Amino acid sequence: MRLALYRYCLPLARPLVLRGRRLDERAGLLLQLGSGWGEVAPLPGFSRESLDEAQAEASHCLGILAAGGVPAPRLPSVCFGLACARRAWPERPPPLPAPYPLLPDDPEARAVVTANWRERTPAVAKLKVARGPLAEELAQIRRLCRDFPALQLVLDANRGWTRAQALAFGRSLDPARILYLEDPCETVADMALVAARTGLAVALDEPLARGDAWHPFAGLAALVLKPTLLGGPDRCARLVGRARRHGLRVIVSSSFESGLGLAQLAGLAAEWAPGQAPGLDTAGWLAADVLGADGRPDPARLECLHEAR
Ligand code: OSB
Ligand code: MG
Repeated sequence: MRLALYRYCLPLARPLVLRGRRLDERAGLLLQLGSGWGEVAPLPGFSRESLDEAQAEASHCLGILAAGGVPAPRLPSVCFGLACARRAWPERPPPLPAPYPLLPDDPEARAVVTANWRERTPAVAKLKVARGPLAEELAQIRRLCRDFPALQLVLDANRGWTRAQALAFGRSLDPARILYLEDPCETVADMALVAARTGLAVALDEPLARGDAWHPFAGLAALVLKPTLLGGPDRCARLVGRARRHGLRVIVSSSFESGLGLAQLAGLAAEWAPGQAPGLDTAGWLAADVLGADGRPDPARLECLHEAR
C-alpha cells in the first residue's frame, strides 16, 4: 500500500482575511493511504497548530503506519485528515441540500455572488459582521433584506461583539429575517444572555473548537462543526449526538479546505445532518484545486514530501 504525504499550495480567487490577517494563498497537506485520501489543512488564525506542526505529526503518523503500528495523532487537523484517509466512504454520497451561500466581504466579489439573486433568491445566506461600524453593517443588512425579501440571514460575529454591542445590534434587527446569530460574543454566557434579551436564535461555533464548556440555553438553535478544527470524527459525532438530544441543528462547516476536503465534509454532513444545508460554500475563494478531471487528487498539482510502502 502506498503511504504518502503531499503538500499543496493554491492561489486565491478572492481576498481571504482571517482574524484581520490577509492570506496570500491556501496551503495544506494531503495524506494518501493506498486508495484512501485525507486533507490536513490547519487554518491560520483558527487552528491552534501551524502547517509545519501538522506536517511533522502527519509524517510521524505515516512512519508508524509503515512500521505496522497504529498512529494516535493529537493535532485536530491531523486527526481529521487521517480519519478521512482511513474511512470507508460510500460509493455514491447520499443526497444533501446545496450549501447556503457565504457572502464575500469584498464588495466586488459580493456583487458577483448576488448578481442573479433577484431571479433565484437563496433561502439563507451567511454574512460576516462585527468587522466595521455597527451602523454601516446594519445598513448593509437592511439593504440585503430589502433587495431580497425572501432571504433569511445567518450573521457570524466571530465572537467580536461586546455584550452591549450584540444587544444593540440584535435589537435593531427584524428577528423574522435572521435565522441565527453565530458566535455574537466572546463567552457562551454572554451569547445566552443575548439570545434571552433579543429573542434572536444563536449558534455556537468557535466555543466548540476551543473546547469551552457549554450547556443548551433558551434560544440556542445550532452547533456549527468544523471537523478540521475539532479533530477526529469521534469528537464531532459526540457533538452531533448532543445536538440531536437537545433538538439543535448541526451545520457542518468548512475551514477553507480544497476540493478533496470539501467533498469529504459534504459526505460527513449527509451522514450527520441530512436535510440541513451545510456551511461549505468556500470553494469560490480558491482559484485552483488539488483534484484532477477524474475527481481524484492529481499528483501533478502536489509536492510529495514523504513516501513509504
Ligand atoms: O467564521 O464560521 C466562520 C470558515 C473558516 C473559519 C471560520 C469560519 C468559516 C466559515 C465557513 O464561515 C463557512 C460557513 O460556516 O458557512
Ligand atoms: Mg463561525
